[in-house]
Amino acid sequence: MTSAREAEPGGSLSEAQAAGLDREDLLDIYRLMLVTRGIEERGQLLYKQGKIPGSFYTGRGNEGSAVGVARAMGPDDVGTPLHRHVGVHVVRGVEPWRIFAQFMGRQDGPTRGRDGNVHFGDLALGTIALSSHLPSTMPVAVGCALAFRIQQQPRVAVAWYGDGSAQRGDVHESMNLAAVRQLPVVFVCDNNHYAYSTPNRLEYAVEHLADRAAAYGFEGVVVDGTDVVAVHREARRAIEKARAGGGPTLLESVTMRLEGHAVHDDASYVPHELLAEYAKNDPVDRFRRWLAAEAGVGEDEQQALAAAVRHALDEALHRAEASPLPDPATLLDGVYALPDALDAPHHR
Ligand SMILES: Cc1ncc(C[n+]2csc(CCOP(=O)(O)OP(=O)(O)O)c2C)c(N)n1
Repeated sequence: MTSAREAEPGGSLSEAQAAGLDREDLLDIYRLMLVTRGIEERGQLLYKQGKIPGSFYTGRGNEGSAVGVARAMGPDDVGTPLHRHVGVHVVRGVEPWRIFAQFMGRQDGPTRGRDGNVHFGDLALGTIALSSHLPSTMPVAVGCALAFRIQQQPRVAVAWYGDGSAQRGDVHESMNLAAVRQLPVVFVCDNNHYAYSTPNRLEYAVEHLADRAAAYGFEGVVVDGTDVVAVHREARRAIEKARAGGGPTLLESVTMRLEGHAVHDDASYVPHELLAEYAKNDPVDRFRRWLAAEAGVGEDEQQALAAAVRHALDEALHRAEASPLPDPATLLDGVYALPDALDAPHHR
């Protein structure tokens, strides 16, 4: 028995247009997904070349979900992307070369060579960096939403989390406060079937994680996260509903982690049949097929777009490799924020 609404697939071009996406938007979304995948594929190579300190995480399989939701946000909205959400940073405007610099711990990465290589955000672009303790940024997102309410700003916070993180107490506290105060926040659960090696069946006993929303008193929606058009439509609905004073939504986006938890993990515990089933619906390939069938985006146009992305990422990588490691003398810089550093649009 489920109480969540099960979202319809993305549908035809006219349905996508009705949901606010014209052909140009659709091509831009495809480009953003290619950039996301291309950045992470190059990240894997950098790791193998020994250029990335620590481990390395990718969001392969999650590109449609990350890009679809982020593309539905407004310019002044904020979000708390996690380790599967390079796509969110790409959409918010972190330049790829800065993401490569971040991966390599270089000075020009958003954290200037501090903290984990995928632990980053850029306040000026409305993203708040994750900390290791998942999902510690969910209460932060709810706090932002509370601030927007108090200051009467028409802004929305997007709080990302995973199926494993969903079992933590901070999720419950965040959702309850958001519900009681009808805050402008959208909770996005990227359910990729596994939390490291723990499968869904050992994480929760409801049919969908989105079913839990009813218990807090707001709407739960479950969407196929490999279908970027459907994800975007549902995210946009939830975000605009929150902006209009309609309160929170829990959007569960169902995907599959197509690689190990991180580069050190071969994911041998994942059944091959499950991976094979989702590999058929790889979000990038699926959208490419949709664009061809529904929007008449032919092979030539797709190839040209892919070539432009490859070229831009190769350039970005060169630029990042030229970025120095941070000067050890600056180690304590930024440990405490000074008032000037907070003088960004999202802190005024
Ligand atoms: C509180 C906490 N416990 C354990 C970890 C170690 N850890 C990092 S990622 C991860 C899996 C999280 O699963 P999920 O929320 O489903 O996100 P996914 O990695 O699958 O995208 C774990 C257990 C952590 N970071 N924080």
